[in-house]
Amino acid sequence: PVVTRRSDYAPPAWQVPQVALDVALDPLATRVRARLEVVRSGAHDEPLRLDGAGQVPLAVRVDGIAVDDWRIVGGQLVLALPGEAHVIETEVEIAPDRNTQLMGLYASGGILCTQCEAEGFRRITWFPDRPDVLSTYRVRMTADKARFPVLLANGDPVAAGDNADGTHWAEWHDPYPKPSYLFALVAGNLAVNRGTFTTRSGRVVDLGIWVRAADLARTGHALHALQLAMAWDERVYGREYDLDVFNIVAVDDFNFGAMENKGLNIFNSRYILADPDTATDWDYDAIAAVVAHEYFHNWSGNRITCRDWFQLSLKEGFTVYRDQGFSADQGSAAVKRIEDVRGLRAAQFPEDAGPLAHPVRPESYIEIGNFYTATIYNKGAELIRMMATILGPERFRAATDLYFDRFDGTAATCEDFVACMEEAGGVDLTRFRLWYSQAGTPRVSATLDHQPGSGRATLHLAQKVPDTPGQTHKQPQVLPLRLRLFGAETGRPLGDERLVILSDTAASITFETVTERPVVSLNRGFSAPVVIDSDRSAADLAFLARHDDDPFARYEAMQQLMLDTLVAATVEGEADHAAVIAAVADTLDDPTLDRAFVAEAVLLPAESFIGDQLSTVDPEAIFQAREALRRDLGRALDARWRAACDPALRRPFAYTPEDKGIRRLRNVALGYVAASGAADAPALAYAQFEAADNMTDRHGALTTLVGGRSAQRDAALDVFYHRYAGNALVLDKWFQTQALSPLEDTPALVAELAQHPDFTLANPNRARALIGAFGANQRAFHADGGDGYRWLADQLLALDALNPQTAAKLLPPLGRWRRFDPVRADRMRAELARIVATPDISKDLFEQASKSLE
Ligand code: B3K
Ligand code: ZN
Repeated sequence: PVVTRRSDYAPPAWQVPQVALDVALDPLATRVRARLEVVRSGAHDEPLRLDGAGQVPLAVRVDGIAVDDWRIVGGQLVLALPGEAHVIETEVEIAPDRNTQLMGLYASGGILCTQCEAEGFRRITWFPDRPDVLSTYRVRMTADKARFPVLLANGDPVAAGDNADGTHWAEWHDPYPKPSYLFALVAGNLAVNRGTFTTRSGRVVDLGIWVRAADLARTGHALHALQLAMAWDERVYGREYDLDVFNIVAVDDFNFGAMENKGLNIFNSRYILADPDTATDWDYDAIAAVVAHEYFHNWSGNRITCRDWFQLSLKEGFTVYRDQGFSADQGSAAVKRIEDVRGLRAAQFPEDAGPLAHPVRPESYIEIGNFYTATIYNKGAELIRMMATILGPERFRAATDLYFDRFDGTAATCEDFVACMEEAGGVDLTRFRLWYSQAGTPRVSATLDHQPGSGRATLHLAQKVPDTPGQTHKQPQVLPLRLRLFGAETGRPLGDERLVILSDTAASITFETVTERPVVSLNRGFSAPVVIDSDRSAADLAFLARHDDDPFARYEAMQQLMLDTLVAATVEGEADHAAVIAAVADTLDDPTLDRAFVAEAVLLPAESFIGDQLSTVDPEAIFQAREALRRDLGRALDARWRAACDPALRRPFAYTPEDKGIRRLRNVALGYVAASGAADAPALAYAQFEAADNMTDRHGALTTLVGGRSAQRDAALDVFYHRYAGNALVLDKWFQTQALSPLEDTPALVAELAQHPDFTLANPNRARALIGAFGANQRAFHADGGDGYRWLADQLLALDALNPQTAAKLLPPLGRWRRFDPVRADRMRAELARIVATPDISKDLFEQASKSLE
């Protein structure tokens, strides 16, 4: 397979300032006529090279004259051109109905739609399909009016009309030059929820959320989130919307969450549709976050795009940082930070520690689709956050203003962004740039030295960046660490919070006015995305869990206490649970804490995160250790859990931060009641399942029931299935909840569910709900015998034949073999080897599997 390298970047030989597309839409035979105005860029005699995939050119014209002296070389149409500027016309025929990859133009539930990022436009027409070729697009669509009454494309509508043969047409024009990956069109029988937004300079923008008529009632939350996001970006980043219309279309078959096409976002319907009966609070929050994320791309991604795909984090890391800020401002910033760090540890840390580790700005790829990773997105967002911390809010805003101003209308690089941070921030980020080039999660060790009576304490810090595939002997990175000391006797802070920038291998920091034994609160707010090894005792952690004034650090102290206990229990077979129980009781009893925070703080670390702390993962021992602690917590604090899930606390559904917190704690509490082994737990859960007026409580009860054995479990699964039979998004939850069950028979149940009439590999949400959830279920996936590995590999191979991108995304659980005992490791490798040896697999799956074997 061909490897693309960052060091090989060369600017495009030809630019395409104008594109006109004429698309005659038909599910089985769509005609695409493209007219490109091409201009030679610089002095050279290179031919024009156009990318194409899966279509043959039916006609090629240069300046109006048909030519046949073109060649196809390495998938590109190569055409020698004599002059400086020409008009190139091509014609192709494509079949959206047969497009199972969901890249390019495809059909989803009778709607024709496009997905072009990263390299889908070449499946629609011949074009220099790279992000540094910016063009203005004029698009004319023709389609059967009865089947496709709505025709949408990027930019503003220009004209529309009917033809005599039952077809109709529409023309759209996007005045903003854009790369081909931001092109979009949609044709379908769609209903719209319309709204408006008036920008701060008085432009009235028409907003539309387009869905199937039956889904219209579930679009209000997304529309409202869009309006909030538009106002937020004006207020916080000074960014205003720039077209007269902004449309969002929801489709059921989509390879990822959503896509930021200029003026025409296309969404996976799971990130648009919500009502209390079908969407959980998690869904509501995710919808608002993704709507905001795609909207924010209008500036961080569209107005300023990426020069090449190695710069992907330029738009993705920054835009994730922006959407995190938006979500933090909608409710509890502390809870949002906890959720984001939990996600980083669940997805990015393992990636950074495994065979697919790569820098935030990668050096090479086989298939760019494999690089839409937690590292590019979430670690990339942490890099922006660290720069914001180093600069402080005012200078960070000045730096983003400079960036937006200087690079508007261009295709930029990560380096351009950092240079703006330096210039407007007045700081030197030379060494900070290592974060972009070195993979791996830095480890920091911290020891606090205090001589009683001296009034002084010294914190010794040391860092190490671990080796990752292809990278050894790394340099120390720049780590902004927020820290503060607290007095162990009084519980009071000893001095202010300090921002320490650790940029060497080791450093010592001295604190004065230390009048009593100090306890250090480290990496507050998770100011650097690192692993901390500290010598803090269980008593110190319990102390911080009670007294720290940084909510994240408070949560973190509790997590560390739980983690230390669980690691000890896993290794030694048992551990003293008293300290954890006392800390959880204190947290539950603290009336000053909001319930959402309490719910997060009392949750035990995930099984996979416990595994990440061990040299060899023992899935069964981890599960048993965690269950034992859950049982003891459940028993010891029974009255408190029952109070938190008391039916008397229920009130009519409202999507407010306070009510969300109450529901979150209720469902965590219900889980603990069940974990205690109380005989009435299934009845309690079933009662909640039946009485719930919202999906959060219904699904929370279902999850608890599915985690145990009872008559109520089977009844609830049955009722749930029939109640939501027509709703694909809720059926996904039905599959997913079972695939995540901790019970022993989950592997067999999952294999059975793959045969269920409602299971299909053709829909990515459904495939992820079963296969993705199973891969994330540590106990079930790694159950003795290796059946889970074989089943996953079989599913991946079957899915790869339809949809390589989605198949490749589900492979990483198999790649973690180095973390397991030799028996498991050999079995996992055997499955990877079987995948690599299968003829005709996609380069997507090949890259993931072959790199995982190395
Ligand atoms: N930019 C798209 C992701 C495209 C993924 C292509 N494999 C959505 C987003 O990050 O906003
Ligand atoms: Zn994005």
